[in-house]
Amino acid sequence: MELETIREITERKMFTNVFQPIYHLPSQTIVGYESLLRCPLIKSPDLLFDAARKQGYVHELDMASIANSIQTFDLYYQQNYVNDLFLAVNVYPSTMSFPFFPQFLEKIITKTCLSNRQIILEINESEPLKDISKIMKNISSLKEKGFIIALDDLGTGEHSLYTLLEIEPDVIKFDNYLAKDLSSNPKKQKVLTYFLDFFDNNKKIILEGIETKEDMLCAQKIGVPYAQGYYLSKPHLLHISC
Ligand SMILES: [Ca+2]
Repeated sequence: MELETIREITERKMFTNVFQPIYHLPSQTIVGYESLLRCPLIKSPDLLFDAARKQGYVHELDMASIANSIQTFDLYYQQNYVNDLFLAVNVYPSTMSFPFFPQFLEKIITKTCLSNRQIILEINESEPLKDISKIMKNISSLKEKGFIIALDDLGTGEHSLYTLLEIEPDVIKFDNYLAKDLSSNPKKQKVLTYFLDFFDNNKKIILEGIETKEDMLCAQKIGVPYAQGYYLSKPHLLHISC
């Protein structure tokens, strides 16, 4: 993969964003969407970002994807107005550390009918947080402006208890590992119950990767408030009429 190609993908917007609904489990209603990057030239988003990382092009691609997600979601939101529907976007730690990231976000939001408090920034686990102080400045500024900070894929990847305590996210996402076979795995149920008790009501918890009815019912039974996964709904393009 040549640098020109990654640059071309980014600058010519040769990608799209699909949106996976996030459900409030007790009421079975959609409360928001997570936006996911798709590129026809490189099917795997991980491989796409690996190539971008090798060539020092991560934050350009990340920010282009975030901008497109917000603009697409805004069009959908204007046509299908639902009160307080939120949009979760994935953000690499290196993008979050980028000095002008808060200004970049605000500039996009002011051109939409969305408000900052509808945007969840999911700090993903694909890069180690080498120096947490670097991103803390932007995180504090974004929190002050009303953006919601989420820690993605807790329990896997690079996130640790240290990250959790330092960042103090508003939302915590647990990845597929905990959701898979949840209904037949008492250990996973116990761990999830522990976290639900531990965070009580001061953090929103989203369980990713619900793929069966049994696991969905089990998550509901133990009190998981929010969830997403193929059983609930696959990621899809947002229908926007011209
Ligand atoms: Ca995510």
